[in-house]
Amino acid sequence: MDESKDKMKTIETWLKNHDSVYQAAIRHAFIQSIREGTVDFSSFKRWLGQDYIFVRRFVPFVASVLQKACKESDDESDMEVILAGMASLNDEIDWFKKEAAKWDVELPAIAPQKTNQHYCRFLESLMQPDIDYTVAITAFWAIEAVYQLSFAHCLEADAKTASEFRQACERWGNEGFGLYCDSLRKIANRCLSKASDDVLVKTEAMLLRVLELEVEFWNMSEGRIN
Ligand code: HMH
Repeated sequence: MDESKDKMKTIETWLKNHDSVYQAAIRHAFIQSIREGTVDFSSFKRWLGQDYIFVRRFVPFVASVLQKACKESDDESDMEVILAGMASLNDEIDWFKKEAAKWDVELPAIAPQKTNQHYCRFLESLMQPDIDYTVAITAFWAIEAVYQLSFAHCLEADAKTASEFRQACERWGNEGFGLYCDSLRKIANRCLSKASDDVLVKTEAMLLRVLELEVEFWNMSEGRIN
């Protein structure tokens, strides 16, 4: 394989090298319990309320990625992929409100837990103007991909996911969302193939932090940490 092709696979190489935290994020006990049909309702409701807050704070982060794409990207189709992501977040917010009503979760009354606050603060740090587009778009891909891979796992043929959780799983586990995540990964790999060593180091560190924060978010949802 020539070097240019090899460099288009930076993300795949990193995931292989950090497989244990990657697996911890995409095959977490919370997700396994949805897949096994043993998840408890209080955990699901906690996840629902906290993720609604997370998603609302994720929107300005995605807006900052969009802005960076418009200024820094050498491929104008990046903007369309990110814009489609924003449209899907618009639907997500709507879905959270309807889902919360079904579970008697009162969204306006919920305060972000400590773990969620940490994650949201990290998102804010990635919105700063000195953060490279490569770092930001790779973070965007990683955050979306963890949910896509986690929830798609709950929809596999041998999954025992209960009917009341299927809608949530389909939201992130559907094929279209998978293709959208693939598009984000390709953009990130393209940026990484042209990045300086300094940006590569920063992006890899950010990716590890996202994976850790995703694991902590699942831990919080299960009620193991605040
Ligand atoms: C914590 N990570 C978390 N929440 C989400 N909704 C996503 C990723 C994907 O959008």
